[in-house]
Amino acid sequence: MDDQLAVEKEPEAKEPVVKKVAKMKIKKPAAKKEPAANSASTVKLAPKGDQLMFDTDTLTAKAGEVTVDFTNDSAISHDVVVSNSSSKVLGKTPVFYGGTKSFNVTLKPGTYTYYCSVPGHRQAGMQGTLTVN
Ligand SMILES: [Cu+2]
Repeated sequence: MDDQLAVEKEPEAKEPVVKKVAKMKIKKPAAKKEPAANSASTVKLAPKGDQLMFDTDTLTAKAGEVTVDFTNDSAISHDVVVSNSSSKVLGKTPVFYGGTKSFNVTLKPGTYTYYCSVPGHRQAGMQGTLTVN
């Protein structure tokens, strides 16, 4: 017999609350191909030493916003100008030396030209072709 029945009142069982755990979005590696309209690409340029040339005369970029990074660690001031097939200037850096200057241009697929606008430099070969896909 159990005359001292201590009835411990159990707390009312609450309905189980299922917490929704927000799944963290994990960035997938670059393998996923993004639509061109949302893609941003960066092209990098530098002079070829102290020559009146760029380190490359061809660049490619994806259509959309393109960042042009021009690093000029030579002793000669240069700039980078990007123009379209009608020679319309779409973007450029200032003429400078030492460090890196950048600009952004929004480009459709096509062929563009980049060059240095310091007198004589483009004529000496400081130009190239930027292909946008
Ligand atoms: Cu130049």
